Amino acid sequence: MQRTLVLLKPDAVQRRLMGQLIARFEAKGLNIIAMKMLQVTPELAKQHYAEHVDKPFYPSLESFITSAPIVALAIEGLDVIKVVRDMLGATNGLSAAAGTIRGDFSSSRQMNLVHASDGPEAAQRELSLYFEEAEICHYEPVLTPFMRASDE
Ligand code: FUP
Repeated sequence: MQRTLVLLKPDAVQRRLMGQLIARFEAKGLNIIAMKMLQVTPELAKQHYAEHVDKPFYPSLESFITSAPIVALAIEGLDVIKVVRDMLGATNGLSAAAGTIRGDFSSSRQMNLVHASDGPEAAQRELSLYFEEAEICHYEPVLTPFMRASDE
């Protein structure tokens, strides 16, 4: 079982897409184990986007990610890091496949609605930026026996 960090970015909150986006993760059978709304500070933005801080587009990215509240989710599931990245689609909404979140809702490279960790190390690092371990809820969804076989 893996965990990943998902952010519904300021455009998702302002465009009132939170419910639709969370519904996609629920419908897929993934398990939301923590969720909170917060305003990203410039300090948190620099930690979150550490690999991009020195890039020319970073000031604009920081301005965007701090411009309105976001929703952070910790999501658990089998192979969840890849499953969620596939659900998001390519970074640029203009080239993201139809049927993905970005492909269906975004026409922008920056305002692409959602973030998700891109690997196990990133997931661990990013989850710890947004959640204390005590904020993670441990529970077994009662529908699990109807979502996958016991040997999957
Ligand atoms: P992703 O892993 O798909 O979220 O994308 P990246 O890590 O490559 O980029 C992080 C964020 O920077 C993306 F949400 C889009 C944004 N970005 C820009 O705003 N301008 C650029 O030129 C490149 C990326």
